[in-house]
Amino acid sequence: MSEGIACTWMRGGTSKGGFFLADDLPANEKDRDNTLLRIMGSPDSRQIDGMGGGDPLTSKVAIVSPSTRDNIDVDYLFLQVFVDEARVTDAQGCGNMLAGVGSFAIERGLVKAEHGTTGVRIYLCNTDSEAVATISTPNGIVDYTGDARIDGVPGSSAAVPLSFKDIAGANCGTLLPTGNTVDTVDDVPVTLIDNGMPTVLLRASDFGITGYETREELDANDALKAKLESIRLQVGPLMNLGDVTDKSVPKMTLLAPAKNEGVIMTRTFIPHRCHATIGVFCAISVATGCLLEGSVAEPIATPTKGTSRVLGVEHELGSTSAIVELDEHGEILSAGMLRTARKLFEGTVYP
Ligand code: NQM
Repeated sequence: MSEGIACTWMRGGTSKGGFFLADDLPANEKDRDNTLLRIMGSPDSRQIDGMGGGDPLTSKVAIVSPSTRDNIDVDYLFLQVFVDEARVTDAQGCGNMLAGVGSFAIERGLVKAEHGTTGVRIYLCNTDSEAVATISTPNGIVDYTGDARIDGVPGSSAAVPLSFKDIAGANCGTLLPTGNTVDTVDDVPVTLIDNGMPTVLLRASDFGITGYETREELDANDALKAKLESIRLQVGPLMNLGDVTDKSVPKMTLLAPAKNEGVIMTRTFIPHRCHATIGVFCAISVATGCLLEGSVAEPIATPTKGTSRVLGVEHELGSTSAIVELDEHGEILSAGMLRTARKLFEGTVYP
């Protein structure tokens, strides 16, 4: 048997994956990625020989290390391990896995907990930006239990409020990488936006669908997926992402009018399979798009007022509330979201 590696398996938001201390993984990137592919059981659509769940949302890795940066506690590198391809990418961040980083850092001795709650300052290595995760720590010990609920996760857990700094343009250089609120690709109007996640906003009706289809229906729609991929490959360079053939970005979000209390309904391809809900940074990017005059989202979004806005971004399993704070000129000041996380397993994994 190969030598084992210490790890924690956690649900972070609506995703799940392995959390590692950087020192416990090979320092060489190629060796590290091969190790993670073995741990997850990729490439294999069922990931039967590994820990992954056969879904991009359960094939995720967080690598955490003490930070040497000013006013930062820990550095967090997110890696997406592809399910059916032997590929690992750092081309995107993940706000869902981020929800587990604070408690992992405390429990592994990287951050000292306060009594009550502990604010963990996290550097997001993928996007060179910062977040603060507030962790419930009564008596100086992480408590995962609580009454916060997020759609897409059964039951309740302790709330993990996340707040972000400088995420506009974190991947593409600027919020609107082409400088336009609308571009046209393959005769389809698109809004190319990055408020933490490179996201392509598209109206579902432009593809002859309603936007209320199930994840399974959309995943089975090969004609739709081919159209989305054609657009994705063309907008990659326009979004300063280069050739995105092998990348997990940009995300492709189909929009329709909200069905409930939210501002808009979404179905997001990440990018080749439909998300069960929506990612954290992706939801913030969509919410921001709803506030931009002239975007493809704006005419179908429920109007919102005020400078500190909680925008319900609807998806198949409910809604994700993105908080976007603007100044009086409409410039983005900050963004945030409430998540929950839960430790599932701690031990040794064998690559
Ligand atoms: O957008 C899935 C997830 C994500 C990413 C994906 C995420 C985010 O739900 O911040 O959380 O879009 O690949 O974990």
